[in-house]
Amino acid sequence: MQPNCYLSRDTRIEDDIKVNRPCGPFTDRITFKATLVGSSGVGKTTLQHRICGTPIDHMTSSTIGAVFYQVPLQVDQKTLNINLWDTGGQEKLNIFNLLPFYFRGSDFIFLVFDLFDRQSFMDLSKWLDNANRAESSRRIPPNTIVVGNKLDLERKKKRLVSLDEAQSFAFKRGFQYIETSALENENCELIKELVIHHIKKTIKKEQDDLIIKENKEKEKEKEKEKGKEQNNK
Ligand SMILES: Nc1nc2c(ncn2[C@@H]2O[C@H](COP(=O)(O)OP(=O)(O)O)[C@@H](O)[C@H]2O)c(=O)[nH]1
Ligand SMILES: [Mg+2]
Repeated sequence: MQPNCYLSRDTRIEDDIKVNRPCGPFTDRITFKATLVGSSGVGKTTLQHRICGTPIDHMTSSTIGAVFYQVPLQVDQKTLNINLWDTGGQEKLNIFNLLPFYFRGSDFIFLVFDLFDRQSFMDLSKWLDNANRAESSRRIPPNTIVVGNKLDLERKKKRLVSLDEAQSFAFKRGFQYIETSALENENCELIKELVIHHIKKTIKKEQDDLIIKENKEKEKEKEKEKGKEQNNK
């Protein structure tokens, strides 16, 4: 599978209007945007390939530029597309001018850290600050999932971020938390399941809200009619 889009380090933020920037209600949407962020080396690119089902040995992790792959997801007989963005190694060179580009319009943010690299866990707050700064006025905040990666290494050495600590970071902020091994393809499918679950839940809520709104309007109409009838008496 070829990446759908390629951006150089010189890409200007204005260019992001060229890319589908979905936002707003989920009900009628077929395209969603998801972004993988985290410190260099935590496994974002490997995870992206796992989620997309692209071969790991085709990775271009040293390439500087943003890449998204389109992941088709089956949700209630409908095929939805998730545009899954990876920072393409820019964080390695401290090139952060494109960060707002990734975050803006993201329906999902995957905050990835390495369970065996404490600094990558400490860095999560920094990534989060960047995400909040990029879209502080957003009506629907993105669904954020914290991903502790490289779980397979637990068989060889002691992890440096405990499950409790990572869960507490995530849950305190209303995020979900999962642990994966991108290398051994463990729990990577779960990421897709969480995305599908969130889409379904959001659509259900939008539809429920719509019914409540319609019922309120009907009530108002009824009240108006009643008022008119009483005036005519
Ligand atoms: N042991 C282990 N290594 C991983 C895992 N995920 C990625 N790696 C390795 O970590 C290094 C950095 O991975 P990469 O996906 O390029 O990280 P990125 O800089 O965050 O995109 C590579 O050598 C990967 O093979 C994992 O789950 N377990
Ligand atoms: Mg990478």
